[in-house]
Amino acid sequence: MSLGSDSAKAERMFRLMDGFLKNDSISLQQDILRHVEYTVARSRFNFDDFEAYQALAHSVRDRLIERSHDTQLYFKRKDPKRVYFLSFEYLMGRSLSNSVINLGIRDQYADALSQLGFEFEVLAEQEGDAALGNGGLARLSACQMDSMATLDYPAWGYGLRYEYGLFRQVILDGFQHEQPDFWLNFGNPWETERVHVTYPVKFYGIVEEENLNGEKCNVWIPGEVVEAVAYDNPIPGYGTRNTITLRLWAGKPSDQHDMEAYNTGDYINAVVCRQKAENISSVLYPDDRSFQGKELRLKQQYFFVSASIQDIIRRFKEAHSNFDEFPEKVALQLNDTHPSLAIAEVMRVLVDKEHLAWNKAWDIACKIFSFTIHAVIAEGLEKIPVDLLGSLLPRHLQIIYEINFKFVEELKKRIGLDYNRLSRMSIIEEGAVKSIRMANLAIVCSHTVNGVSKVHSELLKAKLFKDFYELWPQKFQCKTNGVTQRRWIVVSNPSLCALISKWLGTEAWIRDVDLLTGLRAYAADPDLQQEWMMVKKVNKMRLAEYIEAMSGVKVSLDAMFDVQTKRIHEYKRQLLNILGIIHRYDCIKNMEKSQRSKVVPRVCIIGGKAAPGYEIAKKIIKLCHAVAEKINNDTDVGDLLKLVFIPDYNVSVAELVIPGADLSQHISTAGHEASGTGSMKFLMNGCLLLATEDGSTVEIVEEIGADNLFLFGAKIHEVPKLREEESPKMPLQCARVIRMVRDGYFGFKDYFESLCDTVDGGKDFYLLGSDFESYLEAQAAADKAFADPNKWTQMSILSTAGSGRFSSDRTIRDYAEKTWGIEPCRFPSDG
Ligand code: T68
Repeated sequence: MSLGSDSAKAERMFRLMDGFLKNDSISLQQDILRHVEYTVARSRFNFDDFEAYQALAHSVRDRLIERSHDTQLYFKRKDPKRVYFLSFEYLMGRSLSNSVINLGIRDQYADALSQLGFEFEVLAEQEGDAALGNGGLARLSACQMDSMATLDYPAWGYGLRYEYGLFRQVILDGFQHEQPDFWLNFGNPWETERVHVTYPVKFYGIVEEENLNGEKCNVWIPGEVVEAVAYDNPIPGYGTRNTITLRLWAGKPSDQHDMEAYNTGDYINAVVCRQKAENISSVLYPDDRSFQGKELRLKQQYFFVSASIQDIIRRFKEAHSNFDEFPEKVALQLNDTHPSLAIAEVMRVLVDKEHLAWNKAWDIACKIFSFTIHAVIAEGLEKIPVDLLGSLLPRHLQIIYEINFKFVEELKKRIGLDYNRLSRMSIIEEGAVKSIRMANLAIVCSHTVNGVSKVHSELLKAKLFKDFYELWPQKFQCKTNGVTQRRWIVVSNPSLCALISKWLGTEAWIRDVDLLTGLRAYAADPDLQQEWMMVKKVNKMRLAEYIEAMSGVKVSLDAMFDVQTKRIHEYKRQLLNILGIIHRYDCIKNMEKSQRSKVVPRVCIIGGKAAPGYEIAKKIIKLCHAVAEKINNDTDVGDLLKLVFIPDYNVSVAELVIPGADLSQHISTAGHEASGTGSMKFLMNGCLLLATEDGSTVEIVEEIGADNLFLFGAKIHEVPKLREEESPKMPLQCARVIRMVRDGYFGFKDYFESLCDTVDGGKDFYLLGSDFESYLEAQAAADKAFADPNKWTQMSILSTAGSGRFSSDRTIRDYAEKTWGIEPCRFPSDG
């Protein structure tokens, strides 16, 4: 119902609910208690911290809903071009602190809660993480949603509401075990189920040719129907009333389907089928790199794409009847290849349902899609076996063949009969398993293909998509990733946030992050340095308490906290880090006692999950624990060296770890990390980087200068040559530490054999041996710098000061202006 449609009714509505929710302390207390009593259904005289958190979350959600309604009504009125961000994964983490900070009512809530006898921080700890994603790609989507809301862009996020998010990592005897993350166990106070926003999604069946008004057309007669139901999650902007929506789809049984079953009298089967429908969105695939060609994964992809496209077209049709206007009103962003079935789906809807001519439909599709790729190597690109696609989505397979046919015909005209090139560029890969190359499909249809850092974008042009770049150079662009300073400074590091605002004399940097460069002027100021050190100390204290609680290891606050937290991968080289730690340990052991006072004490912190089927990554985790066991119990070494593994690394753990880090490692073999975004979060928090010249690090160097971080290792262009060398370089120190592992110095001799083979087994694909000496040199340089606290602090301030370029605000503005063609649409704050 629209309020303007019936003025008497509208007036009555206003009288009944006069004005908006109020944010003074008494109103907030009343709201919280009301939710304790009526939503959580506990007595207001007797409720615990978790129940208080739930009531608090509901009261915040009320405010979010209010703003979200305003925003949507305003968008509807203005009808701007909207961007629809299609991502298969989002790592949102916790919502409470972020929401109240973005709403600008954090202090009011803290005050209201203290009046009720609760502490805001304690309640915030009650919230579990929403972990509907694997790693960098998924957290990037979350950061970008925050920026889209803050910058007032008319945007929607679409994704899947997995019932089981990324597995929980449990460490037993140093081995990783996976446990399901049933994050909805205690309910999710942030989402709203939209029972009326549902769409049928169809699978299987056959395609028949029919005659429609004298024209032949293809009709898909599906064999299974599942209903997609929308769950809306509000995303509030900071410093604006705009609150956009992340709409996640869940599977539910379709009435259509049940009817058939009941008609045949198969009641039991009907109930079992209901269960099957819910399975579609039940679990997130825990692999952050490889494709597996599994039917459920493909079903998930189509389910997500089909529901989203139906929703987008419904919204468009509410205000428009002519599809010529579609590209003026709609931009569709494909976050990696995972949602690229959307291309075939849009074509199917336009041609089969809206009865547009193929060429017209294709013209429209080519104007609305843009594509961002997060992979570096060809093996990481998604391929779907033709047989699988043909059985699950027969009409889509036909459409993809048609797209490919027309594309290859066009290509022949442009490049002639160069069959090698034609076959490389074809959307269909012929081979043992005939497959659809999803990246090729996405490139052919998208008007823009973005890389996620400068070097990544260049690699795409020179290697991965060279043929396409030569054909369509204008399509290829770069949008260097960024992270949101709201989450990564304001929420996670409140003391640093206050300090920055004090010295800049403004909080404006929270929306206008370039202002951080203003800190450069004070980097050498002893007063700022003193305060800066204090902030770091307090954050280290918090982290030290967490480490002790998690691992029982007591660490010294005087030591350098050296952190490497990210997914465990051979190319990210956690193994290089561990071998370096063994080397450090070995040096301390072999040192004259009198020399030990010169050693800069270190606490080495490693954290991250290994994909469940990734054996070598799991061995790296075990090695880390085995080495830690030895070092941490060696009284000879004491506080000079500690090694701790932080289990179950996720967004909320990151919020604790990153502000407490002195040094962080981003040490992928050059040419393997598309961008890397962890480094940006550490940088914002004044943590110094020890890094290879890979991904976005190259741009970080441009921004803060090579003097303010510790670079090492082979450069991207050197890597192929080093790999070709007959006998890979293996410096003595590296050979020695590997020998220690092989000889069982840390136990589990046989188990670690295959892990050691990856380095000294004749291949050393990730060049640990080759980079080892230069890695040790960079580590020595870090030690030296840390021994001079003022120098170190100055570098730290300059790191934060230079981090503005790595805000997702910059990335999103770039996308909006150069790729999506959308403009801000800000709800007027005076109503
Ligand atoms: C990461 N990719 C890149 N992929 O590795 C990282 N893949 O360099 C970059 O900074 C980040 O994306 C953001 O651009 C991923 O995280 C996945 O998680 C993934 C998940 C499923 C399938 C394939």
